[in-house]
Amino acid sequence: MNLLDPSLSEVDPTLARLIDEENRREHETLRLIPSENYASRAVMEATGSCLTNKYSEGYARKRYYEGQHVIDQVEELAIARLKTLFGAEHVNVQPYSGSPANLAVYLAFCNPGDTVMGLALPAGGHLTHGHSVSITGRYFKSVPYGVRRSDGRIDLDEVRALAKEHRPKLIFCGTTAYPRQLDFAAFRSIADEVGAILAADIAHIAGLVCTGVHPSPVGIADVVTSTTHKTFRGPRGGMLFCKKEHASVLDRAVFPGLQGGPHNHTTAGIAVAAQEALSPSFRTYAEAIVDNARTLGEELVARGFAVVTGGTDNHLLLLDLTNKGVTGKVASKALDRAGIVANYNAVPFDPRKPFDPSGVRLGTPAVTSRGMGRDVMVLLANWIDQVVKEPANDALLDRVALDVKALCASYPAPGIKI
Ligand code: DSN
Repeated sequence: MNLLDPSLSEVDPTLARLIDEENRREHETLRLIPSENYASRAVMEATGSCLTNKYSEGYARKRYYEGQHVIDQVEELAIARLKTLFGAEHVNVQPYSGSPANLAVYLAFCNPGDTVMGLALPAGGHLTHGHSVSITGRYFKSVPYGVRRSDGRIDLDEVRALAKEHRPKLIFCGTTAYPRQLDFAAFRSIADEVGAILAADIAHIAGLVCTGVHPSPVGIADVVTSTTHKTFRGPRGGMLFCKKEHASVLDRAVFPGLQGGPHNHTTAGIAVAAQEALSPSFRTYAEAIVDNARTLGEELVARGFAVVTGGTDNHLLLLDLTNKGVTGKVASKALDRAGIVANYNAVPFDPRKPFDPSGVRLGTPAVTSRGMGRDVMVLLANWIDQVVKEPANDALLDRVALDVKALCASYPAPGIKI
């Protein structure tokens, strides 16, 4: 058989079956992991195109390979749309994902051993903001800042005091498990006081930022990093925005500093996602994400859940389950069996270990992409409450899973064929 022509199910029925199974899972469950979403059919078509075949090290019109007539246009299209959407002076769409985008910032502005600051991972930051087990915590002197014990919010007084004491070269502001808006202007003034570069990582909130649903750091931070697949709803990838003055040092950090050829099929998917995000309906979508998260938070608070910071301004909620007498891991595994997919997560000042923490993180980008609204958030809060009360009740978990499946049948998952 010529392996290049037959379909996936003919060449590799095992893998084809696994993809079918994942399609079904994504259709029949309520996906509440805040960093996940449903890419559109159009984004997936672009990502699954012949652009995966092409090498194009370099940047548009300055490549190290021939045959770039189409690729240059694809990359320039993605960049032009993102400039319009985010109001950025310079855009780079080549980072393979958010972590490489962040590493490019370190490579561009720091030397090994320099002092850097970022939100501590257990307080809601990201591994690449200087966590000890990440290369960013091993090759740099990391000074993490945290949140206030009293209200779970970022303590800007602490950030300022630490910055003045340690004089970091680079300050990251950005989060993965923080439900409140970020005050980019306050970070800017702290960075200016100590002469630090300010990097804003908006991976989680890019779709909220480009629609004005969350304030933007573009034009405030020296550099903005992001993934492309969370609230932005593109393919899995990364992007960087910066002021013109930093363009060449950042471009050189991405290529040839960290990477070889860009993933052109991903660049194409990013261009499509940017086109989708430019439509007025994407703003409606972004507003609905936040409205759903707020509603879910209020409904959970009404059922006695301890929601970190008391609620949310964005797409996610962090529940501290200590008062429910159940760990985050037990709860998230029971929820998964019941068709509600979340992730266990440390809460600020968590006395438990990261692999078995006290919290669960919930987010609304994916369910909102299915068109679910406040009424579904009320149902969800009820199911979460029931499951957390009786995580070992198999009959209950099976019953909820059936109810979830029935509900999902009325809200087809975008981009997915089953
Ligand atoms: N940013 C992580 C998440 O929030 O799930 C993945 O790196």
